[in-house]
Amino acid sequence: MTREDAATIFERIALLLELKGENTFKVRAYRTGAEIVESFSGDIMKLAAENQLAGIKGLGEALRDKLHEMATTGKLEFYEKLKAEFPDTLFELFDVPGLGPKKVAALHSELGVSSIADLKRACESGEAAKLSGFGGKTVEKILDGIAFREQHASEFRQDQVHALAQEILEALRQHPQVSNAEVCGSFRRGKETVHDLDFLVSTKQPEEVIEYFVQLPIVVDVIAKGPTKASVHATHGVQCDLRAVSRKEYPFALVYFTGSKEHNVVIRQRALARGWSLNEYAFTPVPDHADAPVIPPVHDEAELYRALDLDFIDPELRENKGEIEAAEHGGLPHLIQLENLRGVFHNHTTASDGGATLREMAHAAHELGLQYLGIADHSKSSFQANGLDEKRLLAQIEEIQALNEEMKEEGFRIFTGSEVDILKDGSLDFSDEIMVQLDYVVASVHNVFNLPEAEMTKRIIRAIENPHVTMLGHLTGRLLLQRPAYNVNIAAVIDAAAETGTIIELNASAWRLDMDWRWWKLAKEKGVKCSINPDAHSVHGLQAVIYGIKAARKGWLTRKDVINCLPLGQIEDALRAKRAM
Ligand code: DGT
Ligand code: CA
Ligand code: CA
Ligand code: ZN
Repeated sequence: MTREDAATIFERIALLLELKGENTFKVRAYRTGAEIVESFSGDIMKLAAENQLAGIKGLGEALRDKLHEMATTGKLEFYEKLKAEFPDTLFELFDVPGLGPKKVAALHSELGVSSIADLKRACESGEAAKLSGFGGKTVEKILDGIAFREQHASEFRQDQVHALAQEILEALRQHPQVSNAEVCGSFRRGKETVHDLDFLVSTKQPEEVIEYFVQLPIVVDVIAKGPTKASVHATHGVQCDLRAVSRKEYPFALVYFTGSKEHNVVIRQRALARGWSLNEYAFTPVPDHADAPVIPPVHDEAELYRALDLDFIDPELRENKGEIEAAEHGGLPHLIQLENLRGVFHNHTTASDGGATLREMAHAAHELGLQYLGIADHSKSSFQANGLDEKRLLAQIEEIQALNEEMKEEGFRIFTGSEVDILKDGSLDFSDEIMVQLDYVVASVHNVFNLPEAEMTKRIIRAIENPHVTMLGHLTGRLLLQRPAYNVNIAAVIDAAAETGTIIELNASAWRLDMDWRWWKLAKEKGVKCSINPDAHSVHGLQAVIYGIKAARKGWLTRKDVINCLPLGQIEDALRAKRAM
């Protein structure tokens, strides 16, 4: 069980206790527990398994015991029993945007709403609008949320499948009869959301490996099973497919199942043009094709592409968006890698809505091998996120300077910054006099999402015309699988960023991955720089850069395009460049 699973269980216990009307003190203990589990620096599940949790602030004995049980058995008896008191479908309600625990409780106790279907009925009949705290607007928002959810049913974000994919891959690689194993499909291509996980192995004993796969402990039920393939549901309902092929077929199957379909179609046509047909197993000569060249041996993916006179194409690029043309003439980019990152901007601390202190965040970033950390807590208008006013911001600058003195010897630096709200009219939440005192500023939209496109575009462009706005945060405001992007003309914002020398953030949170990868190639061509920002609200949150790197690779970005690949000593100038223009 991962720490995310454990945190989710604590979070749900809190919700269920709330629904039962248990005392708020108990409810709060679980909610705090969830936060601690999520943001603890260090392997909390390992410590829990070894009974080493004593002394962690906010984690009482009852919760420590429960963590121990989860870490050692993968289950929690208390939760299973509590859950059994409610219908299963109740949990669907927690995923509907705009529905907090209070509203769920009211709907459940007063209208007997226990599922999304019930909820939809109660909203459409007008009953829900009569409950206290539910206006017509709330109901409308809930209905929009349900529609959006239905549209994205059976999709998963990276954070929901990443650990699972690694775990299954490890298990497959450990099998003595498996010579190669990979996760293919949209996951390997680094898509922001995936429908399922597609595993591929090469083996001489397919039936034995298939049998092993369907019996893995994370398998919840088996959908289908044959001699060379199987489909199962794993934890959280994620469908996982496995294909077993021979060593010889493996490179062909790897390309085929990695996709995308669109990429595969073009590759297959290219093979046909030289008289070879291509499928998931091999190249085979097309009968009666005059002067078809001899089929060369293919041992790996690179040789398969080489046989078609193409450079190796990284999986993230396989979307038929120009990669095949580029691979014909050595025009593919040398994609950025996680190891290239030297620091991270846009991180929150306990000063606003983060779970870790400035010191904890700085030490964690240093531990990760980074040279610098940019702090960007919320500004005063984001009062719901405990945004800082001028006074608190200036105090934080001093606190950072003091910590920088301490950490200087280790060659580590914290940059002072702020995630400044872009107000409705495009003005900023802090004055120039305040912003000039910061090393950098991230400007973001956090409210009034429903403007017409032209107005929203003007608002954002006005904000980034300010010379103190170093970078633009989460450009479209989308929350994957939960909230669509607001209306904004992205191409126009990219043009304005190029003109004003504003960096655009690639927000690496698995919920956002915003600006979307589909726009980065254009941004890069216009000369706009990227900053891969974890938007970390905890020590653990810094890890989100792995999702950001995937998205950046998908957007054709190299280390040269991403400013936080610059080392200390060079990054300072990059942050100052716009103000100096
Ligand atoms: P997903 O699962 O919707 O997130 O996206 P994919 O790309 O993983 O799609 P999936 O799981 O249906 O299939 C995995 C790969 O297998 C896909 O990327 C390409 C290949 N594939 C599947 N069906 C076809 C097909 O009908 N034609 C071709 N050329 N390739 C296919
Ligand atoms: Ca797939
Ligand atoms: Ca599939
Ligand atoms: Zn933000």
